[in-house]
Amino acid sequence: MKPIDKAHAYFRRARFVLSAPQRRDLPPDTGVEVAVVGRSNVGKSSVLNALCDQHGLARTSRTPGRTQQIVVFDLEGGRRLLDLPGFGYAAVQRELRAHWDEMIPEVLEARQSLAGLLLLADARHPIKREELGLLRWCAEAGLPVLLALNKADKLNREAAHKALRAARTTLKQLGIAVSPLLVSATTHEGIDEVRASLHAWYEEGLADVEDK
Ligand SMILES: Nc1nc2c(ncn2[C@@H]2O[C@H](COP(=O)(O)OP(=O)(O)OP(=O)(O)O)[C@@H](O)[C@H]2O)c(=O)[nH]1
Ligand SMILES: [Mg+2]
Repeated sequence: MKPIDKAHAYFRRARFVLSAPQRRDLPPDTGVEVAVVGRSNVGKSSVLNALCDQHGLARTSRTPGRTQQIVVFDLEGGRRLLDLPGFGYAAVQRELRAHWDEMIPEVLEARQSLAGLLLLADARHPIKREELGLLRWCAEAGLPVLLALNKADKLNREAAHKALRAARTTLKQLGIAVSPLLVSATTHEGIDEVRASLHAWYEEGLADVEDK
């Protein structure tokens, strides 16, 4: 089996493990995990489902703020995917917003098994301040990050490529060494590429765990 088919196979067998309201409720910090992060409603849960080829695995919703806990999925062999609550949604109650501001950075800092972040943004909008903040934070922490511009299906080809170029320019100007890609949870554009990047992080992380 080609490595990429192997990845597809274990993503397809992803299973829900638990929803963690707090960091202490997360599974033991062993193995290798990847977290899906981004503003509320950008399509984190939908992209996670597309990656795993399973419609109802992570709950999606038209209403922002749907995912309010850290939802953990198991991909066999010590691999995990975390669906994080979205940030930046003003209408979410204050306590929940405080939750993001406090708990999520704590999780990102504390989890030894975290191998990378899949940061989703909306292809229709310029990259936002919080997204840039997170990208900078990853650079400082030495944490690999993949920036995927989702909902690319809502733009025509020309507009989508224009958005991609604009994102590249912004990142370059700010000295952030990340190359964004266009994705769509609806058409699965870019989903194979994202899965391949995550697979590489898992392989590398698991090899490191074995070395220890
Ligand atoms: N057209 C289109 N719609 C999408 C895409 N991805 C997600 N959506 C829609 O966007 C809405 C939000 O998707 P979710 O996956 O729930 O977003 P989320 O980022 O997990 O949201 P929170 O958990 O609330 O932070 C839903 O109505 C999805 O069907 C996409 O690639 N294209
Ligand atoms: Mg969600």
